Amino acid sequence: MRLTVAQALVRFLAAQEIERDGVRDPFFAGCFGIFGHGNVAGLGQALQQHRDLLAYHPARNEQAMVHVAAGYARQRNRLGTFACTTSVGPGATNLVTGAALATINRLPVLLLPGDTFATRTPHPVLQQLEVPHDATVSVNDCLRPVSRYYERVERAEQLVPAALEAMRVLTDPGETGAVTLALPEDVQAEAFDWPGAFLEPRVWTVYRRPPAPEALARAADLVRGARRPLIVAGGGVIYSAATAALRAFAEATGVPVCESQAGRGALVSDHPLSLGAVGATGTSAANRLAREADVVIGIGTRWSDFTTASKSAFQDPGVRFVNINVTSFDAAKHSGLPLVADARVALDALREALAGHRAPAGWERRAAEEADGWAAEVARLVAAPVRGDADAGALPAQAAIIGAINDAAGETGVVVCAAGSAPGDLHKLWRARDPEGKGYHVEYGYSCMGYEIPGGIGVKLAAPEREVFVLVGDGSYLMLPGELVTAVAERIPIVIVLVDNHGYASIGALSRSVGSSGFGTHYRRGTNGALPVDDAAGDALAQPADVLPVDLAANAESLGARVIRTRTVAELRRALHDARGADGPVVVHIEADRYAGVPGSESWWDVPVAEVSDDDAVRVARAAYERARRAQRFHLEAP
Ligand SMILES: Cc1ncc(C[n+]2csc(CCOP(=O)(O)OP(=O)(O)O)c2C)c(N)n1
Ligand SMILES: [Mg+2]
Repeated sequence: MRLTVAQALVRFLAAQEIERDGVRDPFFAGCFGIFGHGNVAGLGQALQQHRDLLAYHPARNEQAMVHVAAGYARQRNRLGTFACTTSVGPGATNLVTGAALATINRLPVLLLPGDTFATRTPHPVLQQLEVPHDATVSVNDCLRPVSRYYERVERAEQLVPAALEAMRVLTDPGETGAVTLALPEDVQAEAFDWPGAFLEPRVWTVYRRPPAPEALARAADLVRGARRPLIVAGGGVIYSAATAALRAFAEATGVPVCESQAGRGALVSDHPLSLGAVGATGTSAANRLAREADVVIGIGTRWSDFTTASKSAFQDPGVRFVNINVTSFDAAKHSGLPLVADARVALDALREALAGHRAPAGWERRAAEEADGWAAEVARLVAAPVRGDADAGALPAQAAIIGAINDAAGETGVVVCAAGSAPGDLHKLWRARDPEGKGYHVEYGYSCMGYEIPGGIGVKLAAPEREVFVLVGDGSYLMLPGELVTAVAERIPIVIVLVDNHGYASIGALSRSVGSSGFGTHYRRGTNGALPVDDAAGDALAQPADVLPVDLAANAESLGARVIRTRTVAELRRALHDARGADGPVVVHIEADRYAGVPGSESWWDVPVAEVSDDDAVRVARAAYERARRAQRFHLEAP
């Protein structure tokens, strides 16, 4: 059939399906895009011609549309995504941050940036990077390191192998991430006689890989010999739909479970074996047991520094790791015993291999006591509307805001967040209630300011039956508020809680912890955001003159969102209730106390402090840093 490259690509994308456990769905829910000269006549024309095959959604920022695709993919357990089309030049390079986020979080997104002419005839074209010594370079090469597969389609027939490779990578749970097919603007519009089979429906089946029998037997031996076994559940548990298998494993063996950011909610919070978050933003319950664990079963985790408290979380000198993961890259970490396998199959197989075995009763009891203690601590923290030492009229504390959202979300709502102080607070405080682990969506692989609103749109598109609560700080809001307009245009009813504390509270606290008194983290006039040192204790916000005359609620309103302004946690609770049933985005604005942080729980994060300084505060912080670093481990011992 004679079609242009762009027309063939659109038809190909619309014909791809994905299947797992006998359930089959279209892989692409549609295509987001922004047109320019690099795609308007190619993909633009093709999407218009085939709009009945693949839905097109205009976005407002290219980075944001990748976030929408990533949010969608995560909520769908990687069994679906969107394609994203851009022009050449700035439209294409705006994809880079979104691509990095998707690749780091192992989420499938298909990027289709336009590219300069394959013929080179009119070069240099508008927005073209000229590299005098290499005519094959274009700005799209920025996308290579952040893509799991990259191809520039310079001839029509090259699309056939490129499109198939793209699908292989997107649908492989161990390989997936951003896939980039750069499409020169002339090639997009060229016609070719396509083999019929290229355009016919094609099903990509995600098979569940079993662990190697020898590795399974060794893992079972190791767990049987453990006196203090612990599970660290990562995102892979949820993506594999293995939460029921995890629960069955924990109940059969008595092994307690703690969770990374991506794995948060893998086991519901009220389960007696659920210790919640582990690591730098972990609970005291999880961190205490992690410190003593002798066998740690990591399931679907990348072992990021937040999860391992920068390799200080596991202090037992003989600690050994078993890593269940779909990729050998992660399974090999911490010198672990690698079970390269699907999480659900591996958990079921390991449970059977351990039949009749149970962790020592004292350890299980300890876990239950710690879990209870932490639940009480959460209840205490979320119940205090203002900071402990603040007066009753003070601004609300973020913990209480999280408690209100948690209650509004119930069992089926989803909280979406990415950067600032909220991810750490959510990791600790959120009570996970959805048995499939789909109620907690904190993007913490890239922790990208600006992900929140577009990510929330993606979640809502993937799960229209769930209520979606986006928690976004003022700083993150300002990075990418524009996709509110997309939510308005597409009538996407998400609730956005905009927590305004007039600056970067999280980095302010981090700055103070390294001796730098919050330098550059306030939005203030005249001081370049630097705080006078004597303000660092915390009352700077008491002077309204210091706050910039910026009204983010009015900003959201001007973009077409419904806005509810709240002052207290009680008003916030009412607003979350009133926001229900809207036919577009609702922004609930609340000012918060930037100094009312959730206390740390016996953990650490490696952020290097200046080794020499004139400043006493820095020298004190450096001494503390050197002490803390002594707890870091290499984890070199193989099981
Ligand atoms: C794109 C991007 N730039 C910078 C950072 C580093 N960073 C992490 S949190 C943060 C401040 C976030 O401010 P806000 O959204 O207001 O949240 P708050 O810290 O006040 O809770 C910054 C600058 C980041 N994560 N992402
Ligand atoms: Mg802020």
